[in-house]
Amino acid sequence: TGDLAAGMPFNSNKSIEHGFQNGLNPQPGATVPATSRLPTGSTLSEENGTQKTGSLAPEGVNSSIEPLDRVRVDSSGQVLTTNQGVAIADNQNSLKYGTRGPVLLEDFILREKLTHFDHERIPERIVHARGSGAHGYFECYEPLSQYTKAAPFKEAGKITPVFVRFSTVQGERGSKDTARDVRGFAVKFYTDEGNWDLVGNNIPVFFIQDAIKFPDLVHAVKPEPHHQMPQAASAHDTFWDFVSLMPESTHMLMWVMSDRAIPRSYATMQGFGVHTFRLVNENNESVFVKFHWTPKDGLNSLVWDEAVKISGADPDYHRRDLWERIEAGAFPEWELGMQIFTEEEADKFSFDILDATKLIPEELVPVRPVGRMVLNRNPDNFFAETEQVAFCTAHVVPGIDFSNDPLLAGRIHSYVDTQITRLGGPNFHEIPINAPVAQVHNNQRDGMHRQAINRGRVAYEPNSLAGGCPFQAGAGQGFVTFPERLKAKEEQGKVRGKPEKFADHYTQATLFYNSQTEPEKAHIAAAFRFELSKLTVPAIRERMISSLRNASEELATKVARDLGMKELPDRMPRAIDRVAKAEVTHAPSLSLFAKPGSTGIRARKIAILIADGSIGATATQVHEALVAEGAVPRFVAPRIGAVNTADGTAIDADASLENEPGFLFDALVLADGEKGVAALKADGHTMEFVKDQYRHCKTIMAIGEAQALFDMADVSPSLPSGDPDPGIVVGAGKLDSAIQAFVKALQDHRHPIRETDP
Ligand code: HDE
Repeated sequence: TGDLAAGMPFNSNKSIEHGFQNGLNPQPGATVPATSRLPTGSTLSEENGTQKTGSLAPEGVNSSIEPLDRVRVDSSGQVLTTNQGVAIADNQNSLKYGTRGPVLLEDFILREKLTHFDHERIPERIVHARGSGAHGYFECYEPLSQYTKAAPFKEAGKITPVFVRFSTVQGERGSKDTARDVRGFAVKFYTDEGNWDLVGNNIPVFFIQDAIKFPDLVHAVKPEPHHQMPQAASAHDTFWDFVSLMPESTHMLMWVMSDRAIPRSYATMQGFGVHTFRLVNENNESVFVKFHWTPKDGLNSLVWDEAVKISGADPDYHRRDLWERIEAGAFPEWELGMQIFTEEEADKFSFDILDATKLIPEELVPVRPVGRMVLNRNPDNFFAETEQVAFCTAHVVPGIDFSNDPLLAGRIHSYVDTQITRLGGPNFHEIPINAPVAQVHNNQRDGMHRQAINRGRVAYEPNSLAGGCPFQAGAGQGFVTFPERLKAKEEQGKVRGKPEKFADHYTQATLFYNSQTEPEKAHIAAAFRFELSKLTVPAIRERMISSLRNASEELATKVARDLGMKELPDRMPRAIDRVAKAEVTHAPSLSLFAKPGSTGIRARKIAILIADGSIGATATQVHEALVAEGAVPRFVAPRIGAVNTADGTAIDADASLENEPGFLFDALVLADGEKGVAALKADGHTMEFVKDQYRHCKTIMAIGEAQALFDMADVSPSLPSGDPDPGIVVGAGKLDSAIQAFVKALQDHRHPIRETDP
């Protein structure tokens, strides 16, 4: 930000600390107007830089930008310096005694550079190490004052800035994005009354009921300790050993073996707060709440074969997708929904709302839409923002409170604790990405890497020397815990144990499986088959099947058969014989197909296969039509560069059959033209491309003579029944109507009717 440095004795980044703004420590000649403090080249405009949090900001404005601006660095036009600001004359050679002589210890420039480099890495997160984040905002639909006084829900149209980090759980920081795994969905709301972190997952239930089991779960699923294998995968003995001995995980296993665990994109998965939370209003009345994020672009997942291949060709698949959507302006968006219910209602449910292995079917308590979240800005720096962001379930604001879920209680402790190691001390709240936009005033002092320069001699409360400041806010403004009382019949004194309803481990596992469509059920069975087939200890496999029999005889039988088991093992004894009758036995809302979204084919990646000799005009027409729909078509050819089209249309292929294989795309268009088709045929990659697209049930359009490629790839344009395949469009004759049919077919994302197993 050197533009301000001219004529000033020091770094203009520090103008606030040096007192320019508040006049406490005026410097000679320091008359910089506040409005010119924006660095050149900053993404800030003067207008949005002055927006205050909580105002009714126009779309796209993020008021968390301004406080971060102090630490933004723009080196354009600047000379290289040391960390002490000393200009460096030579960055190529270390200091030696003669060019062939020894390097000298006094080379402080070399030593500073290497020392900093040696410490560039920080510990990765013990879970959720692999992740990607983005900035955005939350917009409230209507005031929710009846239920909560929480700042983001105060007015219709109120904007609260957010930072969101999505993640896998098991893998290390550099592992692949498309592992079969739960996805983290962590949202930091920079509200004007302090930070609120909603640290959720893309699955609404969890493996365990009590935080005391979390280290065991994580040790079981992480690579096995003796040889550190497998990476980012649950298909190994220790994971299944543990979960087969923990029947409370059965419901979660159903979700994790479903296509939920291999999302197509972060933008096409749901998010859930998982635990029951409390909302508290101005009158200190409280209701319970479950949080749901529903993607505007619909719920789309990968198929397993595709996920496996993508992990080789593009381990950054989800990270890239999130980044590119935002850069392209196809901003990922979710609607926030709340399931709101009272304590009296909760008491009557057949399950316990404190049990994180249970969900509340939408068919029992509907989800009420309360606002939307849009992610519209990529981070400037991955480490500074995405890596250093510190989420914490303990970060709540007045109006949001906890339930007694024992898993949540453990989390309230664990997140702060882990940041102290990961981010090197207790001052991680001062790191710009973590700093609230609300002001921070307290008597906490010192510690590693302290940034704040607290003034004065008072660091205690009560005090008279500082006029009593900072003084406690009182119940009107401050956070007050909801004064929940246990009912008389629940008074048991101190006890290690669980409420009785926690012992029903299977009812909702059955509900989930039975509520899936046939293709989803088939994928769940295939996932169990795959994972259990990887085990080296047959007894674990059998134990798992014996437990699965309690959830679904159909599923257990199918998986056992597919694993070559001659007979089914006995059912695992249940923790309790009689369970409360479930209110809902079929919940269509649990299917991936239940939330199709509303946006057509926005951000879908489509390959247009083309080669020298193809007809360029029709291919270009399709390209333009797809761009107009908000999709992302790319010309893919045997090699990158200009394509020598038959009709002379200028086309530049920016991807090749080799560097962007078929499974990276949502759909395929095959360009017309006899010579082009022959050239594509001559490249062995084409067959793989078409076959993968076909086997992964994607939408394929062949223009004119390109139909010949179907035969070559042994792909039939109609279903075995003779009916037309809903995902295959043949563009003969009028191309306009073929394009329309293609776009319509693509809205379904996939055509499972075509699928066979294997
Ligand atoms: Fe976490 N979890 N967790 N977790 N979790 C962490 O915090 C923990 C749980 C979740 O993008 C850690 O900063 C315990 C449920 C997300 O930075 C750690 C228990 C849910 C993220 C931790 C759970 C989550 C984490 C590791 C059981 C869904 C990534 C690094 C009591 C509702 C946040 C860190 C990000 C991260 C502890 C269970 C979600 C160790 C003890 C249930 C999305 O503190």
